[in-house]
Amino acid sequence: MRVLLAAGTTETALIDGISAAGAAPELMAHTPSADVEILTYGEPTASPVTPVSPTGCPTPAAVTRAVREVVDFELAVIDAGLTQSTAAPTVDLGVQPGVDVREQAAVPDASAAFDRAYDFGASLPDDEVMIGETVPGGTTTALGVLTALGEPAGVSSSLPENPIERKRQVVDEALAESNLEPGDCDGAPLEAIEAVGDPVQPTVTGIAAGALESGTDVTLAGGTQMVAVAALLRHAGIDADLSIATTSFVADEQGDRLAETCDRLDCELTVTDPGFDAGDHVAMERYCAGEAKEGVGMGGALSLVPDGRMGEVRERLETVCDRLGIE
Ligand code: AAM
Repeated sequence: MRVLLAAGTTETALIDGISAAGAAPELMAHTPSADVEILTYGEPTASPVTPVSPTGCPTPAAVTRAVREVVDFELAVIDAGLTQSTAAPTVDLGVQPGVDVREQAAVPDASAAFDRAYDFGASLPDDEVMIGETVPGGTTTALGVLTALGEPAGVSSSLPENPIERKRQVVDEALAESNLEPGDCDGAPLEAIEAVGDPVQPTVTGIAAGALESGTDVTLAGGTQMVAVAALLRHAGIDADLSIATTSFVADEQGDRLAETCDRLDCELTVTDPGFDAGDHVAMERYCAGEAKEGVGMGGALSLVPDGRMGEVRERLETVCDRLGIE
């Protein structure tokens, strides 16, 4: 199995109180660059920080890396608008960092990014791929495109208490700035992304569309941000089989809504529980307390773990956390 990880940024993450995908706002831009180093090398190499939430919950990259050390999947990282350099090898599709959704255009190059991502997806030699994401602020931009498309789905959060009212307020402002009402982008996914999305969305949607078109099976590895991608694909008229693989942390928070939304989007849903309640490491305790929940392909990676081997992943996670200095 090859995991494709789209890593990017949006200024939307800097809006007060919206994201915990970094210890402080000024560190948030480093999160995706460090995440891809952790997944590639096992620890940040050139990046100056290990991404943690303000309360010290380690990035889901640590979990995805722990799985990789157990099941050894292949990896390709796609630069989907990084602002900070990374020492991990990346595929360059020329995608630019995202602008605050409250500006007129959040992703001015959405259409070009989609086209290049489509060609990349169509050129993949694999029978099946998983696509993950890392983009702080990504659940707010997911709410943005879902609202613009007229999809009634909810979104999750890296924070234990989802600041959903704040996100709605931001999305309302963002739509108004683009002269859009909810539902105005029904059937126009690239317009939705351009107005109120983030650069990871045209990248993942494009790769998925190209891969599906050329006969590669696609699993979207993530939570509600991947629900937004599934909606974008359906609004693009793509009716191929599609599945989402996420964590029990997202599924527990979303309740019945998640399965209902996946049903409506004709998208298979796989939920994997890593059994962190059986561990006593602080990282696992934080995930059980509802922090972080998902990201960096975590839910998809966990779904690759064979029955009976999740204990090995938990042990590995402790080793990875030691390396990252999280005790
Ligand atoms: C990615 N890297 C992370 C992280 N994510 N490092 C620490 N914590 C996380 N949660 P929000 O919209 O609240 O910012 O949540 C989305 C982000 O959280 C994404 O970057 C996702 O990959 C995850």
